[in-house]
Parts: sequence; C-alpha cells; structure tokens
Amino acid sequence: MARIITVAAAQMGPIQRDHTRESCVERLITLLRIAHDKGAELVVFPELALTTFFPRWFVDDISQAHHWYETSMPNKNTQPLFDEAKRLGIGFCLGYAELTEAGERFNTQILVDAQGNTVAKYRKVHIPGHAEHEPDRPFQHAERYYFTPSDEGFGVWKAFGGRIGMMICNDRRWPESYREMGLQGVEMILCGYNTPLHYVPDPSQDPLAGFHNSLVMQSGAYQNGTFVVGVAKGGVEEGVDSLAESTIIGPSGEILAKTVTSADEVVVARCDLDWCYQYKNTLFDFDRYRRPEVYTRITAQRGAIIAD
Ligand code: ING
Repeated sequence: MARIITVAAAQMGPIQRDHTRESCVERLITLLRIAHDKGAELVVFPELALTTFFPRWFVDDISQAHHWYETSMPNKNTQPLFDEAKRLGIGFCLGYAELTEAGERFNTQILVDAQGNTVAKYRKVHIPGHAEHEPDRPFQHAERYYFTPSDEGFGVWKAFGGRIGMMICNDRRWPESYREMGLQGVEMILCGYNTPLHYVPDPSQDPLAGFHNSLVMQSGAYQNGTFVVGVAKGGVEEGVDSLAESTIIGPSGEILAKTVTSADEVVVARCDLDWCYQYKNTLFDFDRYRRPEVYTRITAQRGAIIAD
C-alpha cells in the first residue's frame, strides 16, 4: 500500500515589528484552511512564524527582548491555531522563539499531529550571524546573541505514516544536518527559514541567494533519498527584503512545488514516501557504500586543519 503524505508549504510574507501574535495566528489559520482545501494533511510554517525576525535589532539588556519569546506552547495566542488544525484533522510544523523555565532561549520548531498533540520538538543546531552588536551593519543578524545552539542534535519521528525530521534555516546549508537524519532513515525533512537577501559579510553572494537556497535543499534531498520542505517568511520586513521561494523537493532532488510570490502563499505536493527507496536502496544504500572508517575528520574536527 502506497504511503502518501500530501504536504503544504505555507509561506508567510513579512511580519512587521508591530504585528501582534493574534494577527500572525490569524494569518496562519488562513494558510491552514487554504492548505486543507488543497488536500494537505501536514502544513509546514516558517521559522519564527509568530514574530518579526527580531535578531535584526540589538538590545543591550536581553530581558527587553523577552516579549519575542513563547514561554509555553500552545498558549492563549496560539491555541486557536491548534484548535483549528484539530477541527480540520490536519497536522502542522511551527517555528517560534522559545524561552524555557530555566531561562534558555532556543530557535524552535514543533511537529503537531492531526489530533493536536505535539509529537516532536526540534531546537536549532547551527546558529548563524553574530553575538555582539555590530553598529556598522545596515541591520543586525544577532541570532548568536538571542539563541543558544541546541546540543540535542537532529531527530526523526514516526508521524503521518512516515519518518519525519526537522531542521531550521541555517541548518539547511550544512550537509551534516541531512546526513544525521538520513542515517535515521528520514523520509521527509521540514525546514522553516528567514533569509535576508543581503548577506552583509559578502554582498557578492546576494544575487545567488535563491540559487544557494535551492542548491542545498535539492542536494540534501537527493543525497539522503528524502523529501525536503523548505518554507520561507519572505518579503520586506522592517525594510529588509528576505528570500521567499518556498519549495517542496522530492528524493530525486527535483522541485515538486515552489511559491511564486513573497507573500502569504500555499503550495502543496502529494508525496509518495516509497519514492525515497529508489534512492535509499540503490545509489545511496548507506550500509553498502558509505565508508565511516575513513570519514574521521567530519566529527573529530570543527574547523579545517591545513597541513603545511
Ligand atoms: N538565516 C540565514 C540562513 O542561513 C543568512 C543566515 C543570512 C544566510 C543572510 C545568508 C544571508 O539562511 C537564518 N535565520 O539562519
């Protein structure tokens, strides 16, 4: 019996600084309903889908940023989203800023099943940007100030009839993210992102933002025989233009669906999970072809060691 997941990439346009949680949740519910009408049973929302991308500003006293974080999930603002998804009988993946009781700050994504149960939580491993205020920048990208890198690694969970993994934004640029899940048999990876089109450290990369986005997700999908769903918060948010181009990719690396706007937009794809095994059981039969005994540097080192 074919195992099909009809998945939706529910892209958001910009969330401005003064937009309320309620207004964001209303948009998410509208996207959920559109996805349901298109036949989706799993809806993937962007990274930090409840607030503007607040690492764009630096505050000396980080407690002044606490209002950007969620201290519980669901909560009074997000309960309507959970209720509507349960009413419609569909699941979703939601990115938000998490402040734990212990005071830890994570860039977090959860997976909620069709009965409204949170079946998985992933906290971002690869934190880009900088930890100190850089006043000469046109805008900050201070994720390393606002978020702790997770030491929990990458998980894969049985849900929606398959094996589902999660990663967030910058994680998608690192092949290790996909391979860690590939070695757990992942069949679909869900990834929200907020990616400015202007990369301050090297503006020559700006024209390649869309190409790099597709490159890394298509490669990761193909090299691990998995579907990848990348979902943007795009458009001009507080004067900063961010990449849209939300994409659903098959285990062949082919693009199955892609958004065409930088606004709230839903694209869906009917994903036959057994397609994964045309790659997992041939070219990328890990147990037959991989050589971990010679891959020693990949986990032994963080940076490159250049021999003289
Ligand atoms: N954003 C970025 C990403 O990896 C970044 C970091 C910013 C990359 C600007 C390129 C240009 O897509 C997050 N949130 O990880």
